[in-house]
Amino acid sequence: MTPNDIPAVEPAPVTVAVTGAAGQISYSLLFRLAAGEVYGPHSRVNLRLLEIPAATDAARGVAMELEDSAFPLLGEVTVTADAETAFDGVDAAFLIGAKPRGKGAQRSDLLADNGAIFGPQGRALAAGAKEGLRVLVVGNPANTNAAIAAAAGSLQPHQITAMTRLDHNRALAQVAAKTGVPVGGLRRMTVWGNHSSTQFPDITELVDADGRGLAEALGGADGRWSTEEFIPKVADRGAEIISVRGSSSAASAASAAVDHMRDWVFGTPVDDWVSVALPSDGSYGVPEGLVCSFPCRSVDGRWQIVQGLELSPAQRSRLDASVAEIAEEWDTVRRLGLV
Ligand code: NAX
Repeated sequence: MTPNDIPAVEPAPVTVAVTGAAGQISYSLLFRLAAGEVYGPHSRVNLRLLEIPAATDAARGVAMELEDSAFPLLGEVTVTADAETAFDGVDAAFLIGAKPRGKGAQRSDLLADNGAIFGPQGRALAAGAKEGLRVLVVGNPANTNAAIAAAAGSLQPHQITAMTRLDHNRALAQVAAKTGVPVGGLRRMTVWGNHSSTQFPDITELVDADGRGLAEALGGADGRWSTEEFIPKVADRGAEIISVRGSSSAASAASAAVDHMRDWVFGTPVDDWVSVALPSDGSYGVPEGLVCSFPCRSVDGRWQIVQGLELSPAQRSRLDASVAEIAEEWDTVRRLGLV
């Protein structure tokens, strides 16, 4: 089924919570949700906008603009600073609001600050949401924030994900620019690991729309272009956007969040996959429970990790290094007693 298929009966409205609703990513995402870009042109969408008390007025302003856009699919819009109210009965939650790293703060401070956000949100989600709940964590450090929410709320592994789709899309864009193959004709990109500078964007399995492999033409997955230009370019793209634009990626992050949730609901093409950070089931030697990015297909509304891909020794060490970073973050969370 695709978002445009006409359903036999009108689907029930979808209720979606968005945290950090007054922030810059939400300012793009909320309008795309209301326009039907995630759930298709036949589903009504109710929105729950969660903000900290100091920003609920700003979120109310966004709600007014949503109203003024007269989206035919938009149902109720609720603005609240209370997580239980925001998450009660939701089908999906985009957890975007997070605490940024302050000047001079340690990584452990960042984890502690975010543990204080994502722990309670995980519990509130578990208390109020439906069994078919889909959670996408965008707020950084996204992988570990997702692990905190999952552990605190005892969420099922199939309910929680973190976003590496922006990294995936950035990787597609770089390859398209290099090869001249349009992004729509590229299949089987993978971003492995953490949503951080240790991530491993991998062109090994990349094919064009006719199924022709592209890695060789790019000098090989372990070749100079891939390792010295492509991987660092994708991994550092967020910093590059900040230096050029003057603020961090917002519309592209919202666009990736739309892609992620739409594919989760409607599925991925059989000849393709996308990158999703989710709790490991032990695949590719990644310790169970660590939230790591893998190549994934969405089948019958659930993500499945693509199995059986081969990693060269150099690729294995890249993945291991990124997984070690995720494990270290998780150790800190445990040591600080955040879950
Ligand atoms: P903004 O600073 O524009 O907005 C964040 C909003 O979250 C603020 O309005 C703030 O009041 C709110 N907030 C803070 N704590 C909250 C809480 N406990 N409950 C509800 N709302 C809360 O940031 P924005 O540019 O929108 O980015 C949001 C997050 O996305 C950041 O953590 C950022 O690092 C992360 N990103 C993640 C990406 C990814 O690919 N996973 C890419 C884009 C982005 O960098």
